[in-house]
Amino acid sequence: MSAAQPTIAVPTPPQGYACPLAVLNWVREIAALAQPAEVRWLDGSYLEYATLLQLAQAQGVIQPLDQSRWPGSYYSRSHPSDVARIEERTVICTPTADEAGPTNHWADPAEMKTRLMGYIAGAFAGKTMYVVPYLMGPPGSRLAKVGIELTDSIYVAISMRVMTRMGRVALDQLGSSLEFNRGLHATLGCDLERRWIAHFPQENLILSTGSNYGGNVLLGKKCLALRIGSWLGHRQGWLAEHMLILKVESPTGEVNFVAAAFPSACGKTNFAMLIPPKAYQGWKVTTIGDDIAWMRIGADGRLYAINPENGYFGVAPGTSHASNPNAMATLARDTIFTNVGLSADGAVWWEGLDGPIPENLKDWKGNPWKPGSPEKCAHPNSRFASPMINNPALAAEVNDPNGVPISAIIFGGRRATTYPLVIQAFNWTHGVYLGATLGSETTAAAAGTLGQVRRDPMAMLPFCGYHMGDYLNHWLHIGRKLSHPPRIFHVNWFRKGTDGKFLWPGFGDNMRVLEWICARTHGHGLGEETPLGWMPAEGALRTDGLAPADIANLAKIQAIDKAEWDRELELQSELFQHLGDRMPKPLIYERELLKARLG
Ligand code: OXD
Ligand code: MN
Repeated sequence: MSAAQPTIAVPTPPQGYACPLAVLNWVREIAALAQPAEVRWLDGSYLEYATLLQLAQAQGVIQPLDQSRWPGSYYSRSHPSDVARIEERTVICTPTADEAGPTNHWADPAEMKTRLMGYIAGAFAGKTMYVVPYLMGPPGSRLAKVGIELTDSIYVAISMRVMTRMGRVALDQLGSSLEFNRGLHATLGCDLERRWIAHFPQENLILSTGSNYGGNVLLGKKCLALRIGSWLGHRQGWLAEHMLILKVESPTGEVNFVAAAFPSACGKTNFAMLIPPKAYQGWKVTTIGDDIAWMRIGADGRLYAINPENGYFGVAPGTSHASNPNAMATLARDTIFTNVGLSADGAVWWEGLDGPIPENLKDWKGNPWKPGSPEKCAHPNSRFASPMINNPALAAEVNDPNGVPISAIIFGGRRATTYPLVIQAFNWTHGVYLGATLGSETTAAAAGTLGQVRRDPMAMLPFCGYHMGDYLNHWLHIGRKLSHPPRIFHVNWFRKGTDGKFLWPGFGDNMRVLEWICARTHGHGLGEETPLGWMPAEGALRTDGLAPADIANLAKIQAIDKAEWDRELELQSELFQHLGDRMPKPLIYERELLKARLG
């Protein structure tokens, strides 16, 4: 890269920071290239955060909400073209296209680096370059990873403080180690033409240009924790997964930690913060994480998980006191809202929020909005970024450096047909097959044909940083090393009846399925063997307090329709063909076994 000198003196980190020379050199190198007016190291302190919020306000990047109702919370609007992850511009830059595999967009690493570094040359002129050291995972954890993100965006700087353990804690963890992720983000006026999210796994490097949307620019989240993380996990023998982690405690004191993968927009945050229904007196569900799990094999042969994040970056529309009271309590303060509706008196609003609709609303684009307007007030992908410490149902183990022992892994998709409410895999390989063939129907909000099934192995399609076939093989390999593997399940909250209505009430009532899952991991909980796997035996799912219509639907929701399964097996073969000879043989065999069991 450039041997140029920065036009300004690059400060060393604030006093007291220990910082390997490699970090300092990376900062100097990029300062020399991007030529900012100022370089500012962030220490992660509250005082610093308060100063940054003031500065962001003065720059018009955020505006305060009514502090009497939304204490510590701010509003921001993104560029209207920059509202979501951009999969076609998200590239894996491995030396060969084969390493990235057929499910990723690949770009030549040298060409991509030259192109993006070209964009970044001089791009920070007149601006501040923030140096954001951040830690993914609890301090002191063997699984935690350090990243250094350099950015010209104050929005990124403040959001990283919410979403990660940011500042000094990261450099303390790094010590003299040279294993850190280098991340560079340049806003470039949110220029669509120059928008790229480029991952260089072999160099532990991420370059993000032309966007300011969270999933593209908060580099610790999807970029490091999943795409680079999955690649590191493959090399180092652990798993980086798109999974929530929750803790279930029964009235008798039985504890289970459960990890669950669902494709985006299938209610992961709601499930992670589930409140059991009234009939479940004495049961408690608490949250470890709502989006990402890093899991390693413990010395006792169990799988241990941490949540690498420190905050929630949740989808606002649909979040309400009815659907997710814990999320509402979490976002009630200290939150940065992006692209929701805003009222003249400083309140936020989105579709699905309960309570009166505020007067004098502006929509996410800043246009006046009234109920009944044809446009949505909040963008369907509008977000809240809230510190996880605000969650009233935060599990006590969330900062445990050892992680929590996972006893069940759940895969789930949005399927109007075919899949029953819950299946337990016969064994690990069968469970990996259930995860590998995970599919979800596209929703009205997404482009494409409504109801079309998108195959999304382990809910990792947009997030696996290497060849999907090798990734599935890695799962099989991990299973072989676990003497006490978690049990694996598949759930479907979204099956519909012939009238097009959901057959299952979902939300808090998902506790009934969770109870059965936990019981199965402890060897009780009656199951019935079916061609698909184990399903709850008659009476094994608790129904007290469930509406009579929902009870009546149970047989329909657990039904196995042969014609639907014939079609499903056909659809699955598309994925198998796509992965070609890298599709692990044991999974091909599982499909044959399923075919045979279905007759
Ligand atoms: C997310 C996603 O933002 O999965 O978590 O898209
Ligand atoms: Mn996600």
